Amino acid sequence: MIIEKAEVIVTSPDRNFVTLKLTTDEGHTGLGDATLNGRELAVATYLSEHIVPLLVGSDASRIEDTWQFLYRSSYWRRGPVTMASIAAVDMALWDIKGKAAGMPLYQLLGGASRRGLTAYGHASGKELPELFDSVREHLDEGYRAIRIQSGVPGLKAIYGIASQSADTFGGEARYDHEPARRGEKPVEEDWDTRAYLKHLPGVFEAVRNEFGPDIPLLHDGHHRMTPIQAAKLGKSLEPYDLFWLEDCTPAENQEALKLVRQHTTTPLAIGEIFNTVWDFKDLIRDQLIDYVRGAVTHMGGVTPLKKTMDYAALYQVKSGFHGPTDISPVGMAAQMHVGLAIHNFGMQEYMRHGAKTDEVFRQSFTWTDGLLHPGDQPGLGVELDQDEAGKYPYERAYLPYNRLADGTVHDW
Ligand code: CS2
Ligand code: MG
Repeated sequence: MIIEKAEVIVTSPDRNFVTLKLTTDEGHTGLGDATLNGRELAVATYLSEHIVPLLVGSDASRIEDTWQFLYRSSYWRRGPVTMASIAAVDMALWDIKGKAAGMPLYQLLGGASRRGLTAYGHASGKELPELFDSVREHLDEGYRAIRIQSGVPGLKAIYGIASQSADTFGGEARYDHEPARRGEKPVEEDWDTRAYLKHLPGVFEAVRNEFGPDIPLLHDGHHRMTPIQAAKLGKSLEPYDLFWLEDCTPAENQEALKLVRQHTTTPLAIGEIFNTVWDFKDLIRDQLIDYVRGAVTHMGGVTPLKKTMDYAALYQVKSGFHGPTDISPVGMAAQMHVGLAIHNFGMQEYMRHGAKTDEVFRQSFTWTDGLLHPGDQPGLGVELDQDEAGKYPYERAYLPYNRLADGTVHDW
Protein backbone atom coordinates (compact mmCIF):
# COMPACT_ATOMS: atom_id res chain seq x y z
CA MET A 1 0.00 0.00 0.00
CA ILE A 2 1.88 3.04 -1.31
CA ILE A 3 1.21 6.71 -0.52
CA GLU A 4 0.52 8.27 -3.92
CA LYS A 5 -0.59 11.72 -2.88
CA ALA A 6 -0.13 13.97 0.18
CA GLU A 7 -2.06 17.24 0.39
CA VAL A 8 -1.89 19.96 3.03
CA ILE A 9 -5.25 21.70 3.40
CA VAL A 10 -5.57 24.97 5.33
CA THR A 11 -9.14 26.07 5.90
CA SER A 12 -10.80 28.60 8.19
CA PRO A 13 -14.51 27.78 8.58
CA ASP A 14 -15.00 29.11 12.13
CA ARG A 15 -11.26 29.24 12.83
CA ASN A 16 -8.06 28.04 11.13
CA PHE A 17 -7.35 24.32 10.73
CA VAL A 18 -4.42 22.53 9.09
CA THR A 19 -5.19 19.03 7.76
CA LEU A 20 -3.00 16.48 6.01
CA LYS A 21 -4.72 14.19 3.53
CA LEU A 22 -2.94 11.07 2.30
CA THR A 23 -4.17 8.94 -0.62
CA THR A 24 -2.85 5.45 -1.38
CA ASP A 25 -2.51 3.55 -4.63
CA GLU A 26 -5.40 1.34 -3.43
CA GLY A 27 -7.65 4.39 -3.17
CA HIS A 28 -7.76 4.69 0.62
CA THR A 29 -7.54 8.17 2.10
CA GLY A 30 -6.41 9.20 5.57
CA LEU A 31 -6.73 12.50 7.45
CA GLY A 32 -4.47 14.00 10.11
CA ASP A 33 -4.85 17.17 12.19
CA ALA A 34 -1.83 19.51 12.34
CA THR A 35 -3.49 22.64 13.76
CA LEU A 36 -1.26 24.80 15.96
CA ASN A 37 -3.39 27.67 17.18
CA GLY A 38 -1.99 31.05 16.08
CA ARG A 39 1.02 29.47 14.28
CA GLU A 40 -0.85 27.42 11.68
CA LEU A 41 1.23 28.30 8.61
CA ALA A 42 4.49 27.23 10.25
CA VAL A 43 3.13 23.67 10.46
CA ALA A 44 1.56 23.81 6.99
CA THR A 45 4.97 24.80 5.58
CA TYR A 46 6.87 22.16 7.59
CA LEU A 47 4.50 19.58 6.15
CA SER A 48 4.45 20.73 2.54
CA GLU A 49 8.17 21.59 2.26
CA HIS A 50 9.79 18.94 4.44
CA ILE A 51 7.42 16.00 4.95
CA VAL A 52 5.23 15.61 1.86
CA PRO A 53 8.27 14.98 -0.40
CA LEU A 54 9.39 12.19 1.98
CA LEU A 55 5.99 10.52 2.13
CA VAL A 56 5.07 10.20 -1.53
CA GLY A 57 6.08 6.71 -2.69
CA SER A 58 6.48 5.28 0.83
CA ASP A 59 4.62 2.34 2.41
CA ALA A 60 1.40 3.52 4.13
CA SER A 61 1.19 0.38 6.27
CA ARG A 62 4.41 1.11 8.25
CA ILE A 63 3.09 3.45 10.94
CA GLU A 64 5.68 2.90 13.67
CA ASP A 65 8.57 2.97 11.22
CA THR A 66 7.31 6.16 9.55
CA TRP A 67 6.98 7.85 12.97
CA GLN A 68 10.52 6.86 13.99
CA PHE A 69 11.90 7.95 10.62
CA LEU A 70 10.28 11.40 10.77
CA TYR A 71 11.23 11.92 14.43
CA ARG A 72 14.85 10.75 14.24
CA SER A 73 15.92 11.57 10.69
CA SER A 74 15.22 15.30 11.00
CA TYR A 75 17.86 15.53 13.77
CA TRP A 76 15.84 18.48 15.23
CA ARG A 77 13.54 16.62 17.59
CA ARG A 78 10.46 17.74 19.46
CA GLY A 79 8.86 21.19 19.50
CA PRO A 80 5.26 22.06 18.64
CA VAL A 81 5.75 22.57 14.88
CA THR A 82 7.65 19.32 14.35
CA MET A 83 5.39 17.24 16.58
CA ALA A 84 2.11 18.58 15.15
CA SER A 85 3.44 17.73 11.68
CA ILE A 86 4.43 14.19 12.68
CA ALA A 87 1.09 13.83 14.49
CA ALA A 88 -0.81 14.55 11.28
CA VAL A 89 1.09 11.85 9.39
CA ASP A 90 0.56 9.34 12.20
CA MET A 91 -3.20 10.02 12.42
CA ALA A 92 -3.62 9.80 8.65
CA LEU A 93 -1.80 6.46 8.55
CA TRP A 94 -3.98 5.05 11.36
CA ASP A 95 -7.05 6.30 9.46
CA ILE A 96 -5.86 4.42 6.38
CA LYS A 97 -5.02 1.31 8.42
CA GLY A 98 -8.54 1.28 9.86
CA LYS A 99 -10.16 1.76 6.47
CA ALA A 100 -8.03 -1.01 4.94
CA ALA A 101 -9.00 -3.33 7.83
CA GLY A 102 -12.67 -2.25 7.79
CA MET A 103 -12.45 -1.37 11.49
CA PRO A 104 -12.72 1.77 13.60
CA LEU A 105 -9.38 2.81 15.07
CA TYR A 106 -10.34 1.90 18.65
CA GLN A 107 -10.69 -1.73 17.57
CA LEU A 108 -7.13 -1.72 16.24
CA LEU A 109 -5.97 -0.32 19.61
CA GLY A 110 -7.48 -3.24 21.51
CA GLY A 111 -11.22 -2.55 21.47
CA ALA A 112 -13.48 -0.51 23.74
CA SER A 113 -12.75 -0.41 27.48
CA ARG A 114 -15.98 1.49 28.25
CA ARG A 115 -19.34 2.51 26.76
CA GLY A 116 -18.20 6.05 26.05
CA LEU A 117 -16.06 8.94 27.25
CA THR A 118 -17.22 11.22 30.05
CA ALA A 119 -16.64 14.74 28.76
CA TYR A 120 -16.62 18.14 30.39
CA GLY A 121 -17.75 21.44 28.92
CA HIS A 122 -16.74 25.06 29.60
CA ALA A 123 -19.12 27.06 31.77
CA SER A 124 -18.11 30.65 32.33
CA GLY A 125 -19.49 34.00 33.44
CA LYS A 126 -18.32 37.44 34.40
CA GLU A 127 -20.62 37.37 37.46
CA LEU A 128 -22.29 34.50 39.33
CA PRO A 129 -25.76 34.75 37.68
CA GLU A 130 -24.22 34.43 34.21
CA LEU A 131 -22.00 31.60 35.39
CA PHE A 132 -25.00 29.74 36.85
CA ASP A 133 -26.90 30.19 33.56
CA SER A 134 -23.93 28.82 31.69
CA VAL A 135 -23.71 25.79 34.02
CA ARG A 136 -27.46 25.15 33.51
CA GLU A 137 -27.07 25.38 29.71
CA HIS A 138 -24.28 22.82 29.82
CA LEU A 139 -26.31 20.48 32.02
CA ASP A 140 -29.20 20.82 29.54
CA GLU A 141 -26.81 19.96 26.69
CA GLY A 142 -26.01 16.71 28.46
CA TYR A 143 -22.70 17.55 30.11
CA ARG A 144 -22.14 15.64 33.34
CA ALA A 145 -18.89 17.40 34.28
CA ILE A 146 -18.21 21.12 34.04
CA ARG A 147 -15.22 23.46 33.97
CA ILE A 148 -15.83 26.66 35.92
CA GLN A 149 -14.14 29.92 34.80
CA SER A 150 -15.18 33.21 36.33
CA GLY A 151 -14.58 36.90 35.91
CA VAL A 152 -12.58 38.62 38.64
CA PRO A 153 -13.70 41.99 40.07
CA GLY A 154 -11.51 44.76 38.69
CA LEU A 155 -10.33 42.82 35.62
CA LYS A 156 -11.80 43.73 32.24
CA ALA A 157 -11.33 40.58 30.17
CA ILE A 158 -10.06 37.12 31.01
CA TYR A 159 -9.49 34.46 28.39
CA GLY A 160 -12.05 31.69 28.71
CA ILE A 161 -14.96 33.87 29.83
CA ALA A 162 -17.46 33.95 26.98
CA SER A 163 -19.45 37.02 28.06
CA GLN A 164 -16.30 39.05 28.63
CA SER A 165 -15.05 38.22 25.18
CA ALA A 166 -18.38 39.54 23.88
CA ASP A 167 -17.61 42.87 25.55
CA THR A 168 -14.07 42.92 24.25
CA PHE A 169 -15.05 42.06 20.70
CA GLY A 170 -17.95 44.48 20.25
CA GLY A 171 -20.84 42.27 21.29
CA GLU A 172 -19.65 39.15 19.49
CA ALA A 173 -19.37 36.14 21.85
CA ARG A 174 -16.60 34.52 19.90
CA TYR A 175 -14.85 32.65 22.69
CA ASP A 176 -16.53 29.31 22.10
CA HIS A 177 -15.58 29.06 18.47
CA GLU A 178 -12.73 31.47 18.05
CA PRO A 179 -10.31 31.65 20.96
CA ALA A 180 -7.63 32.75 18.50
CA ARG A 181 -8.87 36.14 17.43
CA ARG A 182 -8.63 36.97 13.77
CA GLY A 183 -6.63 40.11 13.20
CA GLU A 184 -3.17 41.56 12.72
CA LYS A 185 -2.31 41.77 16.44
CA PRO A 186 -3.12 39.70 19.53
CA VAL A 187 -5.76 41.10 21.88
CA GLU A 188 -4.36 42.39 25.18
CA GLU A 189 -6.07 41.28 28.40
CA ASP A 190 -5.37 42.25 32.01
CA TRP A 191 -4.43 40.14 35.01
CA ASP A 192 -4.01 40.29 38.80
CA THR A 193 -3.17 37.01 40.56
CA ARG A 194 -3.91 38.29 44.09
CA ALA A 195 -7.41 39.40 43.09
CA TYR A 196 -7.99 36.03 41.38
CA LEU A 197 -6.80 33.96 44.37
CA LYS A 198 -9.05 35.98 46.67
CA HIS A 199 -12.11 35.67 44.43
CA LEU A 200 -12.11 32.10 43.10
CA PRO A 201 -12.83 30.04 46.27
CA GLY A 202 -16.03 32.05 46.80
CA VAL A 203 -17.09 31.27 43.22
CA PHE A 204 -16.67 27.53 43.81
CA GLU A 205 -18.51 27.78 47.13
CA ALA A 206 -21.44 29.47 45.36
CA VAL A 207 -21.46 26.88 42.56
CA ARG A 208 -21.46 24.00 45.06
CA ASN A 209 -24.29 25.65 47.04
CA GLU A 210 -26.32 26.07 43.85
CA PHE A 211 -25.61 22.76 42.08
CA GLY A 212 -24.79 20.38 44.94
CA PRO A 213 -21.81 18.24 45.87
CA ASP A 214 -22.01 15.58 43.16
CA ILE A 215 -21.17 17.14 39.79
CA PRO A 216 -17.47 16.90 38.87
CA LEU A 217 -16.11 20.47 38.65
CA LEU A 218 -12.84 21.47 37.00
CA HIS A 219 -10.83 24.67 36.72
CA ASP A 220 -8.05 25.89 34.41
CA GLY A 221 -5.38 28.13 35.98
CA HIS A 222 -3.90 28.67 32.49
CA HIS A 223 -0.26 28.80 33.61
CA ARG A 224 -0.72 32.03 35.56
CA MET A 225 0.60 31.23 39.02
CA THR A 226 3.94 30.86 40.74
CA PRO A 227 4.41 27.55 42.58
CA ILE A 228 3.49 28.95 46.00
CA GLN A 229 0.44 30.74 44.57
CA ALA A 230 -0.65 27.50 42.92
CA ALA A 231 -0.20 25.64 46.20
CA LYS A 232 -2.35 28.22 47.94
CA LEU A 233 -5.09 27.94 45.30
CA GLY A 234 -5.12 24.13 45.41
CA LYS A 235 -5.45 24.25 49.19
CA SER A 236 -8.19 26.88 49.18
CA LEU A 237 -10.24 24.86 46.65
CA GLU A 238 -10.06 21.59 48.63
CA PRO A 239 -13.48 22.05 50.31
CA TYR A 240 -15.11 22.15 46.83
CA ASP A 241 -13.74 18.76 45.75
CA LEU A 242 -12.42 19.60 42.26
CA PHE A 243 -12.05 16.83 39.69
CA TRP A 244 -8.88 18.63 38.65
CA LEU A 245 -7.00 21.93 38.74
CA GLU A 246 -5.36 22.41 35.36
CA ASP A 247 -2.10 24.17 34.41
CA CYS A 248 -1.65 25.74 37.83
CA THR A 249 1.93 26.74 36.88
CA PRO A 250 3.61 27.00 33.45
CA ALA A 251 5.38 23.66 34.22
CA GLU A 252 8.49 24.59 32.25
CA ASN A 253 10.11 24.16 35.63
CA GLN A 254 8.69 20.78 36.52
CA GLU A 255 10.20 20.89 40.04
CA ALA A 256 7.49 23.47 40.81
CA LEU A 257 4.87 20.75 40.91
CA LYS A 258 6.63 19.17 43.93
CA LEU A 259 5.97 22.28 45.92
CA VAL A 260 2.33 22.39 44.84
CA ARG A 261 1.87 18.69 45.64
CA GLN A 262 3.32 19.06 49.16
CA HIS A 263 0.56 21.48 50.04
CA THR A 264 -2.63 20.22 48.44
CA THR A 265 -4.70 17.14 47.65
CA THR A 266 -6.56 18.91 44.82
CA PRO A 267 -5.89 16.67 41.77
CA LEU A 268 -3.60 18.24 39.16
CA ALA A 269 -3.82 18.07 35.37
CA ILE A 270 -1.11 19.40 33.08
CA GLY A 271 0.36 19.22 29.61
CA GLU A 272 -1.83 20.72 26.86
CA ILE A 273 1.29 22.38 25.45
CA PHE A 274 3.58 19.36 25.97
CA ASN A 275 4.93 17.64 22.85
CA THR A 276 6.34 14.26 23.82
CA VAL A 277 6.40 11.63 26.53
CA TRP A 278 9.66 13.25 27.70
CA ASP A 279 7.74 16.30 28.90
CA PHE A 280 5.56 14.03 31.06
CA LYS A 281 8.14 11.44 32.14
CA ASP A 282 9.31 12.87 35.47
CA LEU A 283 5.92 14.32 36.41
CA ILE A 284 4.34 10.89 35.97
CA ARG A 285 7.18 8.90 37.59
CA ASP A 286 7.24 11.21 40.63
CA GLN A 287 3.42 11.13 40.79
CA LEU A 288 3.24 14.92 40.67
CA ILE A 289 0.20 14.96 38.38
CA ASP A 290 -3.04 12.99 38.14
CA TYR A 291 -4.12 13.67 34.54
CA VAL A 292 -2.25 13.87 31.22
CA ARG A 293 -3.60 16.90 29.31
CA GLY A 294 -1.70 16.10 26.09
CA ALA A 295 -3.56 16.22 22.77
CA VAL A 296 -3.06 13.70 20.00
CA THR A 297 -2.37 16.65 17.66
CA HIS A 298 0.43 18.17 19.75
CA MET A 299 1.95 14.96 21.15
CA GLY A 300 3.01 13.51 17.79
CA GLY A 301 -0.08 11.41 17.07
CA VAL A 302 -1.89 8.28 18.17
CA THR A 303 1.26 6.15 18.41
CA PRO A 304 3.13 8.18 21.08
CA LEU A 305 -0.04 9.22 22.96
CA LYS A 306 -0.99 5.56 23.45
CA LYS A 307 2.55 4.81 24.67
CA THR A 308 2.46 7.78 27.05
CA MET A 309 -0.82 6.56 28.52
CA ASP A 310 0.49 3.01 28.94
CA TYR A 311 3.47 4.46 30.84
CA ALA A 312 1.15 6.68 32.91
CA ALA A 313 -0.95 3.61 33.80
CA LEU A 314 1.98 2.24 35.82
CA TYR A 315 1.53 5.21 38.16
CA GLN A 316 -2.31 5.34 38.16
CA VAL A 317 -2.18 8.58 36.17
CA LYS A 318 -5.15 8.96 33.83
CA SER A 319 -5.99 10.75 30.58
CA GLY A 320 -7.51 14.22 30.33
CA PHE A 321 -6.86 14.93 26.66
CA HIS A 322 -6.99 18.56 25.52
CA GLY A 323 -10.16 19.14 23.48
CA PRO A 324 -10.72 22.85 22.72
CA THR A 325 -12.02 23.95 19.33
CA ASP A 326 -8.48 24.39 18.01
CA ILE A 327 -8.14 20.60 17.97
CA SER A 328 -9.89 19.88 14.66
CA PRO A 329 -12.65 17.27 14.37
CA VAL A 330 -9.95 14.95 12.98
CA GLY A 331 -7.77 15.34 16.08
CA MET A 332 -10.79 15.03 18.36
CA ALA A 333 -11.84 11.79 16.66
CA ALA A 334 -8.33 10.34 16.94
CA GLN A 335 -8.10 11.01 20.67
CA MET A 336 -11.64 9.72 21.25
CA HIS A 337 -10.53 6.38 19.78
CA VAL A 338 -7.47 6.35 22.07
CA GLY A 339 -9.61 7.30 25.09
CA LEU A 340 -12.12 4.55 24.37
CA ALA A 341 -9.41 1.89 24.08
CA ILE A 342 -7.05 2.63 26.99
CA HIS A 343 -7.77 1.36 30.50
CA ASN A 344 -6.63 4.54 32.26
CA PHE A 345 -9.10 6.99 30.70
CA GLY A 346 -9.99 9.87 33.02
CA MET A 347 -12.01 12.62 31.32
CA GLN A 348 -12.26 14.17 27.84
CA GLU A 349 -12.57 17.92 27.25
CA TYR A 350 -15.26 18.62 24.67
CA MET A 351 -16.07 22.03 23.21
CA ARG A 352 -18.44 22.01 20.30
CA HIS A 353 -17.11 23.15 16.95
CA GLY A 354 -19.00 25.78 14.96
CA ALA A 355 -21.62 24.88 12.34
CA LYS A 356 -19.32 25.76 9.41
CA THR A 357 -16.59 23.51 10.82
CA ASP A 358 -19.07 20.64 11.04
CA GLU A 359 -19.91 21.18 7.34
CA VAL A 360 -16.26 21.01 6.32
CA PHE A 361 -15.46 17.99 8.51
CA ARG A 362 -18.19 15.32 8.27
CA GLN A 363 -18.07 13.43 11.55
CA SER A 364 -19.57 10.24 12.91
CA PHE A 365 -19.01 10.58 16.65
CA THR A 366 -22.00 10.55 19.03
CA TRP A 367 -22.74 12.54 22.20
CA THR A 368 -25.30 10.78 24.36
CA ASP A 369 -26.02 11.04 28.10
CA GLY A 370 -22.79 12.94 28.71
CA LEU A 371 -20.72 10.32 26.89
CA LEU A 372 -18.77 10.78 23.66
CA HIS A 373 -18.24 7.82 21.33
CA PRO A 374 -16.12 7.98 18.14
CA GLY A 375 -18.56 5.80 16.18
CA ASP A 376 -17.95 2.63 14.20
CA GLN A 377 -16.92 3.89 10.78
CA PRO A 378 -13.64 2.35 9.60
CA GLY A 379 -10.60 4.47 10.53
CA LEU A 380 -11.14 7.75 12.37
CA GLY A 381 -14.69 8.30 11.10
CA VAL A 382 -14.15 11.83 9.74
CA GLU A 383 -14.25 12.92 6.09
CA LEU A 384 -13.13 16.30 4.74
CA ASP A 385 -15.37 18.06 2.23
CA GLN A 386 -12.67 19.76 0.15
CA ASP A 387 -15.14 21.93 -1.77
CA GLU A 388 -16.52 23.30 1.51
CA ALA A 389 -12.98 23.70 2.90
CA GLY A 390 -12.01 25.70 -0.20
CA LYS A 391 -14.68 28.32 0.61
CA TYR A 392 -12.79 29.43 3.73
CA PRO A 393 -9.22 30.63 3.11
CA TYR A 394 -6.75 31.11 5.97
CA GLU A 395 -7.18 34.23 8.09
CA ARG A 396 -4.39 35.46 10.31
CA ALA A 397 -5.35 34.88 13.96
CA TYR A 398 -3.61 35.22 17.30
CA LEU A 399 -4.31 34.05 20.81
CA PRO A 400 -4.68 36.91 23.32
CA TYR A 401 -2.05 37.77 25.92
CA ASN A 402 -1.87 39.35 29.38
CA ARG A 403 -0.36 42.42 30.99
CA LEU A 404 -0.37 43.29 34.70
CA ALA A 405 -1.66 46.70 35.86
CA ASP A 406 1.88 48.17 35.65
CA GLY A 407 2.29 46.99 32.05
CA THR A 408 4.39 43.84 32.66
CA VAL A 409 3.70 40.97 30.26
CA HIS A 410 2.36 38.00 32.24
CA ASP A 411 1.66 34.31 31.53
CA TRP A 412 -1.91 34.04 30.29
C1 CS2 B 1 -7.57 25.91 27.17
C2 CS2 B 1 -7.45 26.08 25.68
O1 CS2 B 1 -9.14 24.21 26.74
C3 CS2 B 1 -8.26 24.59 27.48
O2 CS2 B 1 -7.91 23.99 28.47
O3 CS2 B 1 -6.41 26.01 27.89
O4 CS2 B 1 -8.54 26.87 25.28
C4 CS2 B 1 -6.16 26.74 25.16
O5 CS2 B 1 -5.94 27.98 25.69
C5 CS2 B 1 -6.19 26.84 23.67
O6 CS2 B 1 -6.44 25.57 23.15
C6 CS2 B 1 -4.90 27.40 23.11
O7 CS2 B 1 -4.78 27.11 21.78
MG1 MG C 1 -6.19 24.56 29.40
